[in-house]
Amino acid sequence: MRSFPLTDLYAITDDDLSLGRSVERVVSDLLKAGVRIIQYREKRKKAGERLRECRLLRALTREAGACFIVNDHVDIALLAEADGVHLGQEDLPVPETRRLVGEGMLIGLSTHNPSQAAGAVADGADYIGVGPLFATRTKKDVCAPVGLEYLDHVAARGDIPFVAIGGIKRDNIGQVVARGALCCCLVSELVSAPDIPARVAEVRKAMGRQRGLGGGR
Ligand code: TZP
Ligand code: MG
Repeated sequence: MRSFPLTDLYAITDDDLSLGRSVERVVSDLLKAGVRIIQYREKRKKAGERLRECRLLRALTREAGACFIVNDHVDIALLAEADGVHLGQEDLPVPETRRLVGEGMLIGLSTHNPSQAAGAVADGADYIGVGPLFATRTKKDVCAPVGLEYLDHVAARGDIPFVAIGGIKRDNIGQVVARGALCCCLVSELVSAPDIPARVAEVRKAMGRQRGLGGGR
């Protein structure tokens, strides 16, 4: 049976922010650093290129024992044999997506408020994104930061696995961990790092420092 992996970091690809490195290079570095969830999110690419890249990343993530999730595109997720698909509020609804992907694939849903979180639980999503917690320039059509109170709400309810997202960096991740996030999702902080494994280590150090202070649950 599918289940969302218990792990600390969730990375999302973004070719525009990757300093000219290929998505294969970036994901190889993330996997080498021990990141265990990779989401393919390439908004500007064409379907054929997406499929080709996703098949490649599927092979890399499988080899590393990592979870591979495709943003938006259920067809590509199915064809590339991804572990999951990640949807936004304006994408295909979760129940309809479930009919397409079956019981074996994870479905993640981005949420921005308590009512969307409750909807995700009711619709059978496997995990939710909680954010954007801070200002971000990575996602173009993003809403204003939702406030850390929304993270508190989801962490306190504990009825669905969640990942914190949006503007999370080394210097603010402690606050996110302190408020109960076990898994944090970072885009620019990881894919724009000149040395990705070194950056992952710094981010983990900041998370560990907070946990050492008694943060997190
Ligand atoms: N969804 C909500 S915020 C966001 C997505 C995909 C982008 C987060 O990127 P960054 O660079 O970590 O702020
Ligand atoms: Mg989407």
